[in-house]
Amino acid sequence: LSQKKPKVVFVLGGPGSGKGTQCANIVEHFGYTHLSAGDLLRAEIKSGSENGTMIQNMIKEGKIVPSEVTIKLLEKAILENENDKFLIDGFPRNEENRAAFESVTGITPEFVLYFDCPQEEMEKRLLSRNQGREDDNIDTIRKRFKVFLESSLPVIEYYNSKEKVRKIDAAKPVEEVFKTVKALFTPVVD
Ligand code: UP5
Ligand code: MG
Repeated sequence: LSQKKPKVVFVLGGPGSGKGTQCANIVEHFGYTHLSAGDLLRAEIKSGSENGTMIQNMIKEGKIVPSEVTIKLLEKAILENENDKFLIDGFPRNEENRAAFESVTGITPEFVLYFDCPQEEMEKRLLSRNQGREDDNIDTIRKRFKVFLESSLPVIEYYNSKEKVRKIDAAKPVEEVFKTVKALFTPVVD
């Protein structure tokens, strides 16, 4: 992976802040490949892998799957893809994830998109999503919020101290959020 030297943007924000929705837009306009860590883990459950049951239990509890499992899936997805620029959505979720990814892959992100959204709004979105996700029930949603505040916000603070965070008001309608996102990906020419 160190030979490939891909460009990586981390896309972070609370559960339901709109990471997946905006990544789809970025892919369409800017040619990135979207890697959702959550989607990769859910695919791993479906594939019947030996880790499947463990992953399923952790997701149901809103807990963070061990770094080595998630990092292996991300590495594989990057290596299998021809593209050299990736949006990594929903990872790293804690300091350990962050440090392990950097040391295993040698990759540091170009920048970090942070979708900032009030909890009431995220809760409303998750409860009306209706895509059959096992973690979209009020009990698990509360656990996910707690883990985000305790474990994931410190990662955003870390990158903020490195001036890598681009914070976006994610409470606005999808199109308005994307206007802000677009500006961050459009190179400045003058
Ligand atoms: N929606 C989106 N944008 C909107 C807007 N601006 N206005 C109004 N509605 C908007 O959006 C959520 C819903 O809101 C959708 O219905 C959408 O139409 C609407 P979405 O784009 O799906 O939000 P997203 O931020 O992607 O929400 P998601 O639920 O996917 O975030 P999570 O971070 O909770 O989920 P993820 O899949 O990343 O992780 C799930 C679990 O996997 C974790 O809890 C954890 O247990 C595990 N996990 C790990 O252990 N390690 C990892 O590295 C990653 C995941
Ligand atoms: Mg998502």
